[in-house]
Amino acid sequence: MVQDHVALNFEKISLTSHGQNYSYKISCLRFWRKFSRLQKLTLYIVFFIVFILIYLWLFGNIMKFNNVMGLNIQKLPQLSNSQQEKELDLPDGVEAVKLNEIVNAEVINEKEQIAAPAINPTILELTSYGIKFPSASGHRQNAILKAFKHAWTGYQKYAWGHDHVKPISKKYNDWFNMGLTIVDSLDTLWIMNLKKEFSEAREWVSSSFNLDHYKDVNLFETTIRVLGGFLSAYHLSDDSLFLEKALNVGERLLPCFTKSPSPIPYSDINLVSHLAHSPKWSPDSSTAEVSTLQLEFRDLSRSTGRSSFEDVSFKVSEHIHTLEKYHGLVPIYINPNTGKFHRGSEIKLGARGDSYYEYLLKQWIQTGKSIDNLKNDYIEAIDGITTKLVRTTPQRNLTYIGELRAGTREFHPKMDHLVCYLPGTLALGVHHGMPYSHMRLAEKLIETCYLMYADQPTFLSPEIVYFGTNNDISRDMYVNINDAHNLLRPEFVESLWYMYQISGNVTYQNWGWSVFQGFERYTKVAGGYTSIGNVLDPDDTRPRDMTESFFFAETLKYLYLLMSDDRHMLSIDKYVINSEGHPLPTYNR
Ligand code: DMJ
Repeated sequence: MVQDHVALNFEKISLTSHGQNYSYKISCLRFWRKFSRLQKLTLYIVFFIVFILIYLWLFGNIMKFNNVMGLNIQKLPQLSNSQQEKELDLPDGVEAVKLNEIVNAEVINEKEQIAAPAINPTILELTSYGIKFPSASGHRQNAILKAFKHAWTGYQKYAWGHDHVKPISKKYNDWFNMGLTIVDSLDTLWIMNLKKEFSEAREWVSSSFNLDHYKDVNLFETTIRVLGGFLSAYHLSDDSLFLEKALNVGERLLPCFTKSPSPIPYSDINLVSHLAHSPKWSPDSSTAEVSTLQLEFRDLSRSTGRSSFEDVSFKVSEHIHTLEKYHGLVPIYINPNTGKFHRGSEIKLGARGDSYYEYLLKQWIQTGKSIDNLKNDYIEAIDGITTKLVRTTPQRNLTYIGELRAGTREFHPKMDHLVCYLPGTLALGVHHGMPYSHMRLAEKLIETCYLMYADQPTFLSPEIVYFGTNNDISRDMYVNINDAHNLLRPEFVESLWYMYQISGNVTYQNWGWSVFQGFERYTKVAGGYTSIGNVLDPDDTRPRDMTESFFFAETLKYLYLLMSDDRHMLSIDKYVINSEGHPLPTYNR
C-alpha cells in the first residue's frame, strides 16, 4: 500500500542511466500527489522536526566541545597520520599520534576538561605531534604518577610561575626568577602523559617566561635546568616555541664565554646588564660547572643551525683536555682569567667535581662516539678513580669513593650523595662499549648507595656519609648530624634506572620502590614534598619547607621510568640525558 510505495530505493535513483532516473522521479512524484493535504502537511512537519533535531544535536556537541576546550575546531589541521609524519619529518619508528585519537581522549575525560583553563588551539595541535609515551601502568608507576600530581598541584596552587614551592608554608621561593619548576618539569609532564598540565605549562612559557630580570644567574644551573629543559621539551613535543625560548636563553648566557679572556667561562651573568663575572666569593669557576654545559650548547647549535654555541662550549672541553691532571682526575676549581686549574683544590666526585666525568662520556655518546679525546679522558679518569679514590670498609666490605683533600691530597673517607650518579654513568658507558670492569665497579657502588638509604631509620639517605678505615674500624658507615639532611635528590634513583635498564635485574626496581616509600612517609606534606633536615630520627625529621625543581625534573621522572613495564621506555641509544634529567637526541658525529 502507501508505505510500500514510499520505500524509495536511492541506490536505484543514483544509477547513471538518465532514462531510469527520470522514470523513478516521475513515479515518486505521482506517489507524492496521492497524499491528501493533511498528510503532506504532517510529513512536512515531521521532516522539519527531524531536521531541526539533527541540527541541534550536531551544533550542540560542537559548541559544548568548543566551550570546554576553548577551541576553534576549524583551525585543527585535517592531516592523516602519514601526512603528519611527512610534515614533521619524524625519525624512523616514531609514530605521530592520530589527531582524532587526541580529540577522543580529551572528550572522554570530561571532568578534567571542565576544570581546565581555556587552551590555545595550537596546544591541541602540538599534543598530536611529538614522541608518544604510553600511559602509566601497574601499581607502582601509578603511585609515582600520583606523587607527581600531588607535588605539581602544590606548586600550581602556591607557587605558579615562581622558581620553587615551599610546600609547608604554602609560599614560594625565587632564585633566578625563571619559573624554574615549570621549565624543569616540561619533559616529565610530557613523558607522564599529563597533557592538560603540559598545556598549562606551555601556556605559561608562551605568555610569561621572561629573562628581563636585573639578576645574576649561574651559568651551569641555568644551562642544565632551563636550556636543557626547553631543548628536551622541544625534542619530545616538536613544538618550536621551546626552541625559540632555548635560543633566547642561550644568547643571554653567551657572554660568560665571550667575555672571558680564556676558554673557561665565567660562572655568573647578569641577565640585563650582560655582565659576566666570577662568583662573589672566589675568582674561580667550578670545574664540574664549566664542563657541564656542552650537551646543551651543542644541541642548541645543532637544532638552530647556529654553530657559535657548540663552538664556545666545546672549546672548554678541548682546553681542559690539554691541562695536566692527576691520573685523569681534576681539581674542583679552575680560573677563567688564566684558564688553569686551582691546583691546590680538592679532587672529588661530589659537589663541583661530579659531572666533569659524566659529560666526558655523554658528549662522546652525543657525538656518535666520534671524538676520541672524550673517550680516552673518560677511560683514564675511571682508572684514576679506581686506583686513587675507591676503597672498601673494614666491616661490611662496602665499596665507596673518597676524596683527596685540598693541598695535601690526603685521602678522606667521605662521600656525597651526589656521587651516587656514578654507577648509572658507568653502566651507561658499558652499554656503549666501555670496559666491562666498569660494570663491576657500578654494581658494588650502587650497593653502598642503597645502604646509605637502608641504614637510616627513615630509609632516606643523608647528604654526606663517612666510612671507617683500617685506622678506625669501630665504624663502618656513619653520618654527622650536620650532614643528615635530604634534599629529595635524584642521583641514586637515576643510577637505579640505568642499572635496571641495562641489566634487567628487578632488585633495582625494588630498591627504588623502598626509597619511594621513604619519600612518601617522611617528606610528603599537604602542599607537596619537602626537603628534610634530619634522616636519622623518624620523629624529628626537621622539614625544611622546600621542593627543589630537580625533584620534578629528575627524582620523580627516574622513579617513573624505573617502574615502567617497558624498561626501554626512554631509549639510551636515541637520547643522552643531561645532568638534570633532560633527554637530548644523539647525533652521528
Ligand atoms: C641537579 O641539579 C643536577 O643533577 C646536578 O647535576 C647536581 N645536583 C642536582 C641534583 O642533586
